[in-house]
Amino acid sequence: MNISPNILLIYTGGTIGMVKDFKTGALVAFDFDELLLNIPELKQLDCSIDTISFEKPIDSSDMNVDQWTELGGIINDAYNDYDGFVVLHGSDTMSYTASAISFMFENLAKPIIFTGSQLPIGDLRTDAKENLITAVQISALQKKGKPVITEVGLYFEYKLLRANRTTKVNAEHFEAFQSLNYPFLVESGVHLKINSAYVLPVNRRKKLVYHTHFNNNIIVVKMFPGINEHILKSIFSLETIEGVILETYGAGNTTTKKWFITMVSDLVKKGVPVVNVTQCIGGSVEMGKYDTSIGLKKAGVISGKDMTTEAAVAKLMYLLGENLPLKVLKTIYETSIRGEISEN
Ligand code: ASN
Repeated sequence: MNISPNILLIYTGGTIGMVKDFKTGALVAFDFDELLLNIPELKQLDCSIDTISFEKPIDSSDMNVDQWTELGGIINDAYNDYDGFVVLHGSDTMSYTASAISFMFENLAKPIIFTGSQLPIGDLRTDAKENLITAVQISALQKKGKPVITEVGLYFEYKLLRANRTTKVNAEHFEAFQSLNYPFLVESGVHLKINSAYVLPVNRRKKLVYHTHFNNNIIVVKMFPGINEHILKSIFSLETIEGVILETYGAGNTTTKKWFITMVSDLVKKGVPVVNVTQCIGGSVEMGKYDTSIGLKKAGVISGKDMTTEAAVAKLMYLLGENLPLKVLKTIYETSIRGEISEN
């Protein structure tokens, strides 16, 4: 007997479930039941779907670590009762939340698929229906009774991407996300084409480990020509800062000005991890390739390699939450733990 998979659909908010507030003209989140009424096709799918909603659905620009842990808690509590999870989420910060969720669940053996839309589900030209229906289908894919996707994915506009490799690159195209450093996991056409060689392998003998602590005492500094010494100095001297991410140029380059390198080096000496990720949406940091990154390498800056800024933020908050000595944090940070870095 073939038992159809059980999927839990979690609604956090986002454009997918929004309607226009006629007083302000702005899009605001509405009730989950109304969202489901707009999509009766879900009943035709070959899986059973339960639903749960954030008490107050939000625009994803209002997401923070408390909501990451609320979402993680919903999935963790329901983990043994479902074969897969679909998370409806606003697209603006979807890559951050999905990256965070990927770090929360170690030894994940089931799919957690994030999706959303650029147009509300009630809109005539909406992209929400295809995104939601296919995300559910992908989460229900099974081979020999086991889920095909065993990682956190992000489905948008015909592609399933590894979530912690994604970046939102377009505010209006339906193809809003890209993953330049890692191939797609599934492509949706007439058939669902699975890129099996790229799906994260799973060791089913290892038990799920659920991590809950994120330390958000961090800052992301995007480098730009003319960056001001005094402004940076006052930010970096804040006692509350426990981690810094430098978004650098190209392959991890910054100004070579002495004041800058000294400032970074002093932070590292104080025990504050400083991470180097590139502003480019593709390619990797390679400290030492140019003269303009040698100073950072010598100062003990951590290489974010080809990680996205979104994954870098979530990983730094996660590892800081684990209270590791700086050396250990650096080693783990520079190692791929959820497929977020390309191994050479
Ligand atoms: N502002 C919305 C959100 O992130 C954008 C969207 O979902 N397309 O919640």
